[in-house]
Amino acid sequence: MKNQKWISILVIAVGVIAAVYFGLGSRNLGTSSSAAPGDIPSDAVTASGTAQGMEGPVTVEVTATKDKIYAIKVTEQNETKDIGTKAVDQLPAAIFSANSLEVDGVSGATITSNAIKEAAAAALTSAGLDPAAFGYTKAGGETKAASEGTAKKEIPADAVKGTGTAKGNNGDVTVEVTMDADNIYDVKVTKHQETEGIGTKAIEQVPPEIIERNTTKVDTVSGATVTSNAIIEAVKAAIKDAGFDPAKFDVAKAANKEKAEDVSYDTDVVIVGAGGAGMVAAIEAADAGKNVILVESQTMVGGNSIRATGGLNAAKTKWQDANEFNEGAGVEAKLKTAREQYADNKDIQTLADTVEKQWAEYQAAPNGYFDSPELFELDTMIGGKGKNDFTLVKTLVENSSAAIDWLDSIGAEMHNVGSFGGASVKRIHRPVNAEGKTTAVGAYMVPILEKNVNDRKNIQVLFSTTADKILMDASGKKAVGIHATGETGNNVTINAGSVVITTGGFGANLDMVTKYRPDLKGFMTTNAAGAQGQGIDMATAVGAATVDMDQIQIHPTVEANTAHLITEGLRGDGAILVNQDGKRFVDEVGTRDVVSAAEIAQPGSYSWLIVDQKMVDASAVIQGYIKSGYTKQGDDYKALAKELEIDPDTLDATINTWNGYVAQKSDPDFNRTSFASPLDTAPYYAIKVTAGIHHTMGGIKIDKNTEVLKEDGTPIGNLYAAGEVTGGVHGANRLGGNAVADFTVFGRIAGQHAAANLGTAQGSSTAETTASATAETKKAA
Ligand code: MEZ
Repeated sequence: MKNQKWISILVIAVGVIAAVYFGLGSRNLGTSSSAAPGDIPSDAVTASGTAQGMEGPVTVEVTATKDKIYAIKVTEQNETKDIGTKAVDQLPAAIFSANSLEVDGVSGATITSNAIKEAAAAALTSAGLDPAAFGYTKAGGETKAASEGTAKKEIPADAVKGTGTAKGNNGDVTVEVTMDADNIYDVKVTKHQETEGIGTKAIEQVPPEIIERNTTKVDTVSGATVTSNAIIEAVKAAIKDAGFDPAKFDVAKAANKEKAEDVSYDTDVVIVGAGGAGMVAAIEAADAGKNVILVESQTMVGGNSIRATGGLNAAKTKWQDANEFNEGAGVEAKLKTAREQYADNKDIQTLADTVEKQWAEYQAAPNGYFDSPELFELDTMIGGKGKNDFTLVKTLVENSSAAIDWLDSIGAEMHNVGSFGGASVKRIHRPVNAEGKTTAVGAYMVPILEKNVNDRKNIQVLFSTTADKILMDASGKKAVGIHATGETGNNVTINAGSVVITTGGFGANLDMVTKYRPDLKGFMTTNAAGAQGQGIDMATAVGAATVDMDQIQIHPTVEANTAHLITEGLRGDGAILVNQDGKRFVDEVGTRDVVSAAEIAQPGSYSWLIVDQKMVDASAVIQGYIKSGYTKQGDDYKALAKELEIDPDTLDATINTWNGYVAQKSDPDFNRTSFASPLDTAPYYAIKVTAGIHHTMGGIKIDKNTEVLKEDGTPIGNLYAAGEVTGGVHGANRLGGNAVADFTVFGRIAGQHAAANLGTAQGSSTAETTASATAETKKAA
């Protein structure tokens, strides 16, 4: 007994010491870069400095003389894993080898990068050395980090501070305001959990705007509206906290921006829209040696792609083989559907013949995970109700596995494979974080694509520049550039040998949506504000044909209060949907059109998506939903039912029945064929979801080379399009995971063909001229 007690004490003591020493096992102290001890001169001084990072103080220790850094390491930090910690890992080494603090920050981790530089500068100062000798200038010119506010006005001694908090996307946003009765001098966001690359754009841009214009009536950053509004509301609360009247500062004041001069550029390839397709196309065209200008109407890259949550569908990848195959019922159900419902569709029947043969061969000699390009094509065609352009489907599928490898090559790994609606087998490839939890694909991919764009010296991005016209040559047959309007209303002309349209769909343009689908009036949208369909108008104005414009997808799991997309991946991983009567009503992993229609038919046209703690533990995405306040929670099924105001016995029976179906791998109620695991680990969570506009399947007509086609089926010279702005590939209903596949596969093809166009006789004379005159692109106006 006595011994046991001592052993326990020892174990606890070792645990405590280890926890303190290793920072509870999760602290990442990044790289430590140092000269060999013998090379460090005796007059080198070692000192530490601290600066505010994203999640708290970042401390850096530097050993240096007046002109050389001999060692640098981060000794203390609590930055976000895989975001801020990238800067912790990479920046000390970069500073050490450049012997300078004037190094590029790590893309997607700007705040942490700035904090490391600032902490290193503070360390140098405290060592009695001059940080300026190492190229140090504070981020934003005068304050700590642009994202923490930029105190542009001189702050009088009697200015007072106030703090305020408001709800952002992922939790509270807290600000500190420095002001007096007439002026706001500084706004710092002191605490937040907003998404890097989305919410952080608002944190960078909104505070300086409030200070400069001395008003809380400022524009929100499009794509980051919730965070922008949270900052504005928090500033109002802080003004009140400081003892002043927020109404006095809530008045419209004209932005004092002078109209910039008209500007004209010459380049090889101009790409309109810096979402997923645009960035992928830019990277490919740049890697083919061309000069690229990427034009973006918003103040940030990412478009709708940054909101994508699920993943990327790809068939026959080595990552699928890491999974046990349990989806035979799904394959057979799909073959049955093909035979029974699409007997008159020749493409579908040919695919079904091939898949039937492949499936029989696999069953005779199972090897790896069962999937094939033809089964992916069959799923996509049946998902699209046979309305898809089969050539485009084949192009998507045949290039999908290579897309995964290409993404790997640029730093975007998607190796976790899961089940999604309409897919017979596990095919959606997803990123995971350092803890092995699946994360949102868009928030993961977009910063990596952005970094790749920024790393390529032959790509220039023009933000806040709205393209409105494709310029044609005198014959009217070939595109020779674009016209756009700059932020201040100035004309921006870009002459180019190839023009690529990647502006995304029109899911945020509710007038355009209801023009084609009056029945969708009043629906919420999951789309980013930039999804206005501009590219479609520009292309049709020069003769492009469109296809399937009335095919607009609604997604059944959109958070009922905020329109935030709740990924279909939750259902693939085991979640169920119940109505307000506590009953299931559909195969949750059916195609979106079917699940949405069934949900709309339920009382109140909404449902509750139910997950358990086991699912939460495996998914950073669900953890984000909890942090955002989307979930209700109960320690058992009945307790959850009470929270949802559902009859407890009914919900208890529904979930117990469902768990039984999972055990027997058969769902006699709705014929679901994908089961994952039972909902058996407390606590249980529910999110209220409803149907919202998600994807516009119709758009510009293209061929397999992404050339934009006219009504007569011939291409418009030099003009390409990729991603959601195009139509045809998804038919009447897109499968989850096919949008990211679409923008990656067709974005790559567009970039490659736009580049190759410049080297062929087919290229216009403009192409030849610009090709030789390109490098001289000017800096943005
Ligand atoms: O492709 C999509 O739209 C998708 C994967 C959405 C989701 O539910 O996550």
